[in-house]
Amino acid sequence: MERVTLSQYLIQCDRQTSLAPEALRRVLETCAQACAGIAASIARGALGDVLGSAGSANVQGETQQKLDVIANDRMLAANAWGGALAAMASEEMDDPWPIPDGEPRGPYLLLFDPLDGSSNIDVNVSIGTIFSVLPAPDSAQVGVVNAEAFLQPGRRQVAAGYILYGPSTAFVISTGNGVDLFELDPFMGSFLLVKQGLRVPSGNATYSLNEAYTESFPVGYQRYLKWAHGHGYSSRYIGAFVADVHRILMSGGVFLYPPTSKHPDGKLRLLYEANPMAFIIEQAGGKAISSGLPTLGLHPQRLHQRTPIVVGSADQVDAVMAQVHQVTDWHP
Ligand code: P6P
Repeated sequence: MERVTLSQYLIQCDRQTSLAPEALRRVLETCAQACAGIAASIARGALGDVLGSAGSANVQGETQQKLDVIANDRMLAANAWGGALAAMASEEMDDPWPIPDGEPRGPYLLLFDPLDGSSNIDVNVSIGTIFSVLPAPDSAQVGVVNAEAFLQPGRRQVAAGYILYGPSTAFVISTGNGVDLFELDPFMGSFLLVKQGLRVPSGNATYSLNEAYTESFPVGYQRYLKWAHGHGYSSRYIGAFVADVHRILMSGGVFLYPPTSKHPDGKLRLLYEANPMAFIIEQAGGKAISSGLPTLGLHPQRLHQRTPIVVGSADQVDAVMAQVHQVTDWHP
């Protein structure tokens, strides 16, 4: 069966929706190509001398793994010259990264977590790259770019996506007209369409959270866990946001990272983890809630701001919120 390439698909999308103009297509295709290279580095593992610590820390104060730095550098190098971006921001960099002088700037901002789930790298468990595309303010296309330009609510995203480096390498994107799944053909080195218009299944009584922190969750989340234990729920937790959310996109369920004593504002970063994943899940018919409000409606105050999040199937997110808000007569 002749499969459609990412490039062909994006052109077809734009003809039907005008939601994938040429400059945006360039960003998405460039991210896909950069991530195909990251996938190749990951696949070599110890043979490629890419495991272990890079001996440095990022703005979050977290030890950087070698692959964190490799993935970050690949995303920057691939997107620096295309002329579609005004600047980039990354979990691995304190400040925004303006497109270098001498390179043309464009109408978008690219934000990314270059390698999500780093603690899984050395134990050969799934990890991923998450990215978000925002419109660049006119000021960012000509002058100095500061963090202010990136502080836009998630609803203003023009595209979002992730690459999951798992048994196969999956590329999931949305430009605001539904969610589509591609897989990397390692022999062709390109992503091929495998499923269009993904919808988050409902009715899957599975939750995904780190139960070790239960004692420090707000009482509503503790109430939810007790309710779930009494209603036959199962638990799945991979320890990589991108992998847990992909499982939910494909088979349903709910992911939670509530406030904890260690992370009173939640652990996930709003701009380049929560917002892109919330955009995708909402586009697939699911829900994403942060501190009782839609994640995509939050007004960011800082580039590396964290947020609590409950994201997944609409029925399962509702079940969490019913317990958090103590709506006692709620039934799925
Ligand atoms: P914990 C990975 O470091 C990450 O940012 C997310 O990918 C993941 O969901 C979360 O942290 C796991 O955090 O506290 O359970 O180890």
